[in-house]
Amino acid sequence: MAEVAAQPYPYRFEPRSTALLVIDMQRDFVEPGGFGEALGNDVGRLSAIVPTVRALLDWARRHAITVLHTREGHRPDLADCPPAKQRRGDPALRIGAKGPMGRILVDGEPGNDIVPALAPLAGEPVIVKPGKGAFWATPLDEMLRWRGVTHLILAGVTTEVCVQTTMREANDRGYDCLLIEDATESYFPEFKRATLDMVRAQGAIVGWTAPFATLRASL
Ligand code: TIU
Repeated sequence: MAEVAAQPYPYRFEPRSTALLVIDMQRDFVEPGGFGEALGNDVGRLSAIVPTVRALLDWARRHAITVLHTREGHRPDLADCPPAKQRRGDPALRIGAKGPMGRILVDGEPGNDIVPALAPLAGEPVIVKPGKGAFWATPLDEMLRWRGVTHLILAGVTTEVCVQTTMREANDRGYDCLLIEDATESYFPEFKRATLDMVRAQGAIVGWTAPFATLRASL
């Protein structure tokens, strides 16, 4: 049993029943010309965590921890995109519109690819999800249960949107979740801070947080 000096109190996990879930480290959010920028955000903050997420991936692979990735992406016909989601924002830059990296937030387009430095290895499942949470309308829960996973280590973007939504979905499904503080980022630093504070408040009401170096020291 490994023990991480996490907040608000130590997080314990067995590597064989733990998965690393890397959320939405796709060009759509991290590079100019994708969905993140279409929403009016400065995407520069997000690329800064790529080296830490890479180190976290390498660590998990070295310790034979199950690794899964997600992408937020819709079918080319947008049949899985709720009209309410598609209507949001500038009409010229909506989901499905043509951007410099292909159609925005559409599965199979260059912008929907995970950034090259974090490319999934063969055998690492990639969940393509139509929502912010990775459990809604995906087979993620079944895939974790088939693998005997009870503990989730979370990383990716953005902290208060897809990462927090997924962490809350996982927590309600009975997973013990650890969010890696320097392997997640937001376009809004104050939202990241608030998310870290709120998930670990009230005795880890949603889960635990720790920096990557603290996790690495546990194994
Ligand atoms: N806009 C924003 O902060 N995030 C998203 O739309 N998706 C994810 O967080 N992946």
